[in-house]
Amino acid sequence: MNGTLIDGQDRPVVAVANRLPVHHGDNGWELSPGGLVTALRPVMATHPGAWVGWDGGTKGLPPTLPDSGVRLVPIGLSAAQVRNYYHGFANATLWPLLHNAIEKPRFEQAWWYAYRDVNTIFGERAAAALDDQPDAIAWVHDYQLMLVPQLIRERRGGQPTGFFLHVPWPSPGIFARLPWREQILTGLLGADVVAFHTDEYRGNFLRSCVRLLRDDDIEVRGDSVVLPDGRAVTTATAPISIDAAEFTQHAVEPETDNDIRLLAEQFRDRTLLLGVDRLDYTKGIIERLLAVEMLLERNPGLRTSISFLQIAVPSRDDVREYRQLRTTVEQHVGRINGLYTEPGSDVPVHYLYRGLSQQQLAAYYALADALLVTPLIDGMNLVCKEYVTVQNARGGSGVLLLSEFTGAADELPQAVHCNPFDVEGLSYRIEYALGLTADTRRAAIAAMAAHVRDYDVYRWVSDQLAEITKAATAVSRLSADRAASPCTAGGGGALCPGHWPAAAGRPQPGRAPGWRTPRR
Ligand code: ADQ
Repeated sequence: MNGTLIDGQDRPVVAVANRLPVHHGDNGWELSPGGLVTALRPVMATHPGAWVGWDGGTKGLPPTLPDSGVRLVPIGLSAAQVRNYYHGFANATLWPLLHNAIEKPRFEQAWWYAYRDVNTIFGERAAAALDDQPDAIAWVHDYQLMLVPQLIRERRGGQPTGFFLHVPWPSPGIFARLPWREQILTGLLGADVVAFHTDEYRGNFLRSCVRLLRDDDIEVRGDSVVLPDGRAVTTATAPISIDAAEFTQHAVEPETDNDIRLLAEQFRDRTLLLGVDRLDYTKGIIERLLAVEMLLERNPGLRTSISFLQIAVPSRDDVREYRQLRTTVEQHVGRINGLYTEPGSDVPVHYLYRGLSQQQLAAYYALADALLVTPLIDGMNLVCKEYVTVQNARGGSGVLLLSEFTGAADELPQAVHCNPFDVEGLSYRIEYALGLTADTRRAAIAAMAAHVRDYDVYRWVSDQLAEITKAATAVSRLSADRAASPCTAGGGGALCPGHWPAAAGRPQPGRAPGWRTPRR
């Protein structure tokens, strides 16, 4: 392993993420939509290496990402693994748990076993891909793969490895409900850097380590977790962003102008309120619809002068809660239109249940007078960053309503912040936002767009890769120092891998020295 590089700019990246970012579309193999893919696409363009991920059951995948040299490393999963690891443990246990348990997480032993087994497969395939590219940085993503950092470390000691969590980390009290909590923490601490969107999530993680690994002789020192073998795991706050230049470009393309013309005709004489989300119960879509309903109830004049359009990408419809959500959303849309459509007038609520291209989304962003981003909890939320970028590129005076429970709220103080749990309050916040002057709104959009441009996804990537390389270099220096002056096991003050500190009186009977591997 090359321990002398101090930044990660020239090194290839082996990304390890649940899904490979391709699907077969109208024009052959295409990149898939979604927050993670949106974020990682530019990484792979600037740091070509490999992408290890589940093939989603698709056969005949291309050997590389479309239009790039990035090698695809597909992992096939059985139907039972998909059911138990993906729909079960990832999406019905971890997803709700990490989102503050706003839906009750389900705990099933069989799902945990599948999660552990599938993580082992990912760890092995990632290690093999890294064997082929020994200079690469391993970058593991998200809650589906939290055991993988430690599995990579066991197979390739000294491998620079980063982990990024795209969702929130809840308070220690909520995380502590997970029956397999120590194993998850141990898996993550195999990385050199564990990174989060906000200081709050990072603090929650550090406090979870203190609370749940107290008996394992770990110590939290500042932002780092120091393990019994002396290795320090750095934690970082790294708010993810978008490719702002690309969205700026979409905003002014001739195709977008054309789409805007058609949409402007469709929503003629109406103020357009927009929602754009994956159809997920964390996104606050129901609360948003109820707030719009209250707005229409309170202001009969608005029934013919505003339109609310919800665009929802189908998501996880193999999980019960997501199917129920779709039905509930559709019932609300039908009920509101049934109540508040005026004779001879268009319906006040429009609903699209489909994925759109970025360019098509840009046209909606450009036309919308307000974007309602109202998650009950959201790790970051990229949609609001896309909106302010497109609005600004077209000199727009749209207004962003942004839930205070998104990671993005920390970064975008100029938005009209709202509490989506307070539905009536939300309906008044919408009224307030629509009443702001065009100048005020334009200035807010410009300030937010400038922030998104300055802290775009490329900066996020390069900062993260530099951080991982720096942390891994510090660890390899520590190992080299120890090799030069070996500790006296059991007697010396210094720690070295495999030896417990004398003060801690380890090892104990029945317990292996050194940092534990995830329990099976
Ligand atoms: P997501 O929960 O998927 O991501 P988000 O950050 O909003 O949420 O990203 C959604 C992405 O999908 C956006 O880029 C958006 O343009 C795209 N999208 C939305 N609706 C679409 C549609 N109808 N058609 C096509 N594309 C659509 C997770 C976390 C977030 C975190 C991201 C990145 O839940 O909190 O911001 O990862 O870390």
